Amino acid sequence: MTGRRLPHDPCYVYEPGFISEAANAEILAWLAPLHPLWEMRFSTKRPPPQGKQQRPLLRPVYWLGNWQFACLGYYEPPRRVLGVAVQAEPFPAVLGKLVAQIEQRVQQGFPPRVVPRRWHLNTCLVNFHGDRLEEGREVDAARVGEHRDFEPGPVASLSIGERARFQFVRRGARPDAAPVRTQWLEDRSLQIFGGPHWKDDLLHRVQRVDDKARLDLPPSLAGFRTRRVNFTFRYVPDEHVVPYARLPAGARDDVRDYVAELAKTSAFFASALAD
Ligand SMILES: O=C(O)CCC(=O)C(=O)O
Repeated sequence: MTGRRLPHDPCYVYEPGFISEAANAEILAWLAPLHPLWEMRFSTKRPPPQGKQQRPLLRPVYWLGNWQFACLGYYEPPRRVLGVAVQAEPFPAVLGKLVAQIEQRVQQGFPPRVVPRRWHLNTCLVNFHGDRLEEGREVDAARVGEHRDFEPGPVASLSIGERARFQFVRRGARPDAAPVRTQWLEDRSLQIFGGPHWKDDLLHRVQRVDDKARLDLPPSLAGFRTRRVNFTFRYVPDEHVVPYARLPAGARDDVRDYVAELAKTSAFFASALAD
């Protein structure tokens, strides 16, 4: 840390300690019985797209509100909006309360031009960052490559566990170009960013995650030790969120095994599968 004060930017918030100790304990208790999925990048029912190699995602994930399965392609308006955001479990109460505070902060503090009409945080990607256990060795998988979040409007992220070195880089910049902003995302922190500068001109990435306390966060996962959990909240227009039963037949085939896996421990997905 340089101690240098950054100029105020109405489209960016970083707040350490946003999640209270009590809320943090509730989140950890909610995580304990969760069964995240370790998805494959492409459909397992047909060959991967030309020139692409089938592979598992780097980390297990869970989605709330709606699930964007990697094999269906992520929500990306205007070219991919239908049949990719599949209705999923609602936010648990503890996250719902934090989301209400975040939405209020955005509505009051962000310029109206960067907050779409009807914007509300109805989607959450839960990322588990840690080490894969391979033949008795730990392989660090706690990073996220450069990308954009295409969902419209501000996105908010809550972090728990070890701190992560989060960076914004200019689109199309050379790999060795200096990042536009580096922000350590600490335990119990909130980050929000919106508007064309942060969401369109820049890409973001998680360069690395500390491993100082040898954390082993819940849930306990076979072959994986989690040291950081990140919740990224986004907005998918409600009319683009479809129940599993209303996916096109091909997409339903692609994700049926995942939904069946989720249905083993989730009443929500058991009922979605039965419809
Ligand atoms: O883990 C994080 O802090 C960031 C995750 C992320 O970039 C994303 O979910 O789009």
